[in-house]
Amino acid sequence: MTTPAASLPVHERYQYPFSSWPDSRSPAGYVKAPLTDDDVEFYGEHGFLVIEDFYPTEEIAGLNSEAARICRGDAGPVRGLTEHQPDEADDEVLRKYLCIHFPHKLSELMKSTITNRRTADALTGIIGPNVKCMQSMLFIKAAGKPGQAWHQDEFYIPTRDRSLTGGWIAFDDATVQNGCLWVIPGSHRHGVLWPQHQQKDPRFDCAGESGDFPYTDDDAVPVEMKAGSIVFFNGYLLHRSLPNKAVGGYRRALVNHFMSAESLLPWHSDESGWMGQCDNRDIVMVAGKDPYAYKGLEDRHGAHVRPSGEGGCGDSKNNQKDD
Ligand SMILES: O=C(O)CCC(=O)C(=O)O
Repeated sequence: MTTPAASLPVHERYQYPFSSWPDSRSPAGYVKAPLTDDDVEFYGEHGFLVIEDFYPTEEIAGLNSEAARICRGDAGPVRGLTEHQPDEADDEVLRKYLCIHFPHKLSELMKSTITNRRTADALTGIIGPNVKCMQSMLFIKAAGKPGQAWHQDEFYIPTRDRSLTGGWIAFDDATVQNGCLWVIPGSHRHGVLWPQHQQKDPRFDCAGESGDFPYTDDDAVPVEMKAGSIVFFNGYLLHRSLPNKAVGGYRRALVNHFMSAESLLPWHSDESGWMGQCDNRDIVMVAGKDPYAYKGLEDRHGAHVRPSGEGGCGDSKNNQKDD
């Protein structure tokens, strides 16, 4: 085996050019916790890694009940939520929403998916000893709801060391039929943020679409997952999801975004400040030490509904994926 990826600095782990995705396509990349050096190596090479059975069934059931409480507005204010009658069934309420941003601001249970030991152990293998989280998104994605066009998460949430890592937890079995994630393995290793353009494709919500990259849709692989599994993916990895085409039900998932605590976070910058010092301090520590603890923490973001495209997408400012 070559040098374990985890022992290299983040920027040296992902070098281009790289070997291609194995022909068999599946089930490479599906592992069990705790991660081995080979698993971390796989993540470095392909940009994603599924850990199966990460959450037991009863924990997922509790998280799904909490998702309904959030969508009803019972966990606290969510910008964009419509009024619900107390006798309205959870089903009716849930299917109104594609996604709620920042659920961890409302719910200790949602927040526990950021701070639990299993997550910290996996992320210290992938990112390094000091890890923080800045974002969460609760996708409900009922049957008929759209997906998200090709994008890279660092386009929206820039880190300074390319350490952004999504942790996407399946609350239902995620399948091709109900709109699972698709990824282009290895696409993170160019270290390039491809240009985005606005798109009006009815398969997708209002966010823009990355283009001009050297891949076609045929290079993508579906990441089908059992409920309770988690997929970690690199912030430069090209990924998308397609609409939920199942006849009923949901494709619920919680995505938390993590990064190395050493990097400043120039996200939603303070316009009065110098760019080089912009650092969003609305964070939750996950593992290790926060080198910027002396700055204190902020409470910048509030929970809000993500525009899904039904009823139009409005102006482009509102099409920002993350707050
Ligand atoms: O869950 C989805 O359908 C899309 C999630 C996604 O694109 C992301 O977390 O960046």
